[in-house]
Amino acid sequence: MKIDQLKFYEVIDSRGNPTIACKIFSGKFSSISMVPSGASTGSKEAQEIRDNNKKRFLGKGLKEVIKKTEHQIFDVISQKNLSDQQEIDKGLIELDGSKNKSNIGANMILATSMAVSKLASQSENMELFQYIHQIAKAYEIDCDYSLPLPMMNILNGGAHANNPLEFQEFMIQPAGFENFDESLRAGIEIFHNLKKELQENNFSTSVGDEGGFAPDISDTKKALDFICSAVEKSGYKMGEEIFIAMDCAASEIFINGEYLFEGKNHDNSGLIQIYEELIKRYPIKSIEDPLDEDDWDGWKAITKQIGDEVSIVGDDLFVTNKKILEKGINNGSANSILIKVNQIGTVSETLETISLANQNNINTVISHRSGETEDTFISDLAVGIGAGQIKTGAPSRSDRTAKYNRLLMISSDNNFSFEGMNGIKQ
Ligand code: 2PG
Ligand code: MG
Repeated sequence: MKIDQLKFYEVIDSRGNPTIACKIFSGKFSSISMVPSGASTGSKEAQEIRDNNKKRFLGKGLKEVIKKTEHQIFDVISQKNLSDQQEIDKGLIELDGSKNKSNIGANMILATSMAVSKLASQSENMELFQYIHQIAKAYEIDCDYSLPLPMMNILNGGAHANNPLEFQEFMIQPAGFENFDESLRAGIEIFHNLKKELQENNFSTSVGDEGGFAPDISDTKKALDFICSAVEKSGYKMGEEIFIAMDCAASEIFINGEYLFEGKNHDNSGLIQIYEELIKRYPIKSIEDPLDEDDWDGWKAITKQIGDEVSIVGDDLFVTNKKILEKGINNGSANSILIKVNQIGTVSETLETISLANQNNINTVISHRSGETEDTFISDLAVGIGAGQIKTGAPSRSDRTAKYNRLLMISSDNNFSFEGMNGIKQ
């Protein structure tokens, strides 16, 4: 089947910034996709492009980008077979011709690539997660479907909140439950009890970009203590049923060669020592971006020191890029990778990176961006490739709950396994 028609739209993301929606048609079928956008981005990510016309949306508009590239993209994809995702993505990469998709724009390319997967799944009368599961086989990703362990960012700091907390995300992993629904329910109850705890202590309960609370707290331990008491109040056992995950987004606190944390400068070993103290005191099972994206020695050291107990997750470090992941594998940096489709820009390249991670026992965490839309592609991706974990914010704001709701429906319609913490190799 061929793609008959394509249209791009300038729409709005969860932060009120313009983003791209792509609608494509083939015969009686049509599909829509929308792309997310990050705030704490890795420097080697594929580049989204914008109009840079300060008269509209403070330069973030996309009308001119659409006008310039819509025809070029249609010319490429209309010549290909709809079911050949790899060929279509290859055509888009060639059309762009740059190393980081900065000519056509990773936002334009990804919108097209995801819309193609969605349309192809419809034309083959499959659910999107089934279609992804099928095309993943070409990348030697041969797995069972599974429901991922949610990593719920219930307390926000860093670049996602207007508070002094240095670390960006304080997440809970409700792992000790039989199925996805119960795990999510526990996380939601903890979210509500955290709200009460904060209210009782006269802290604001307004939320940050990913739906978690953003109280005016500057002390990391105090933030973690609030989470612990919310877990206790909810009647769950910390360290048995509920674990903690953090995204430190440390590139954001790496200033002039040192890490600025809670008013003091630290070198990488000083910061690693802080992490070691935190994991002794709290049941932290996952630390994302504990060090700067170029601090390869630090990454190697932390993985050696605590990688047996804790998932060390590369986000800004790997930017979902196969070549950089390869370097990390050779260097012994990290034991887990965050997968964000817009960091690399096509569905095919995302699957290539996941495949390399699987072959090397690197855990995959499928992730949203801090700027999101109602698109739920990542929920299907997580189920289709049997990723152990998904990170998609707090159970608040529709851009986040859309992903959880899609997973709840997949869970209800199918008898897929949920392995909780067992899905994660250490
Ligand atoms: C991250 C993400 C998503 P952003 O750092 O992991 O939580 O944030 O999209 O701002 O990069
Ligand atoms: Mg991150």
